[in-house]
Amino acid sequence: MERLGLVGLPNAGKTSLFNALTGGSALVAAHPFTTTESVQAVAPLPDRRLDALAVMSASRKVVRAGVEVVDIAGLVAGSSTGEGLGNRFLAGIREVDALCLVLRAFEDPAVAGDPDPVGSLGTLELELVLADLATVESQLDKRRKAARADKRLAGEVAAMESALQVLSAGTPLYRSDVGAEQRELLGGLFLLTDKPVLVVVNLGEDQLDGAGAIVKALADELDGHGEVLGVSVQLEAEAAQLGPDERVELLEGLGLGEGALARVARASYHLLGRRVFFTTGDKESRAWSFRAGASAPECAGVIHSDLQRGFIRAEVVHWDELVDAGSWQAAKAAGRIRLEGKDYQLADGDVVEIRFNV
Ligand SMILES: Nc1nc2c(ncn2[C@@H]2O[C@H](COP(=O)(O)OP(=O)(O)OP(=O)(O)O)[C@@H](O)[C@H]2O)c(=O)[nH]1
Ligand SMILES: [Mg+2]
Repeated sequence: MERLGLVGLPNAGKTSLFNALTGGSALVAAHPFTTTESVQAVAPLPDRRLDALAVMSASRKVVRAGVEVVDIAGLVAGSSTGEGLGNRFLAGIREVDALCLVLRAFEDPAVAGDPDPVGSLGTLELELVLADLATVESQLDKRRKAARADKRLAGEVAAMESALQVLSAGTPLYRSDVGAEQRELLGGLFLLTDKPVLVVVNLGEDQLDGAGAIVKALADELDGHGEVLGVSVQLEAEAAQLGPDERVELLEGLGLGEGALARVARASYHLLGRRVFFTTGDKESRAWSFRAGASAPECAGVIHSDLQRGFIRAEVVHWDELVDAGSWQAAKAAGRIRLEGKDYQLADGDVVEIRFNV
């Protein structure tokens, strides 16, 4: 399962967000470096499409997809050279597939540190860049020497040189135009800024009205290189403790709709390149996770290897067409169910039945 790492300055609210997303109870406190070791758990993916299918089929069970979230120790200016908890955050970040940068905007004199989301973004990016720069610099000479003996390494050296240039200018790789092919060649270095990024701005309840401006300042700063979501983490965490009806009442009363946690989970899921397809029936409605671009037999294999091995074809309908029709039979009668072969690439939100023979 791909993993999303929460990265931020101490007291940004990383653990609060982690608990809210995963239903966990990791320690949250107003002093810096409360979290010292990475902790991970799965955040279930809220999905109204799945809920609608479960209602349609009167399913006895609903199984959601999930995102693995990792709460990482806080990072401070100088972390890349050993300040704060030293390099402990580095190992945590190397092991994840995408970064969620958590930036503090909320004001609270009782919580050490400053609410300065744009400044925090700069500090975080600089430390990540410095760590990557050290990695590339330490490897480049060795790889150059090796490339003299083995010409096949020339591409890798060229990719490292491009990365060096970008990083030396203080730019994270996710903001650069280093192409996919070169990125591939850098894979062995486990660089920190070579991962996709999502930004969560942790807003105080009193900042919800002005959230648009705060989010926009960060989106401008990030210039299209990552999605920015404003979340009042503490408020959402409290809401997450409530029963479903009370939660909806609280969040909708504040104009927050279904709440921002669902948006964070979904954005992370997409950032990690994951998509879902559904199966539905009276026994269960279920969301299955697949990699964007996977073929129908590969997706069938997510359910069971026999379904991939003996794949004949898939009956497919997009979830909303199915819900509109009211049942599989009705959708079939209306000619809405498509028959797809082994080259079909599933779309996010497809509902499938696999025909197979083993
Ligand atoms: N007022 C307010 N306080 C918050 C909010 N989010 C988190 N806090 C408080 O900020 C403090 C730090 O929260 P944590 O979730 O522990 O922060 P962290 O980023 O995990 O911190 P470290 O583990 O020390 O790096 C706690 O006292 C939280 O209760 C918020 O939205 N509003
Ligand atoms: Mg923490």
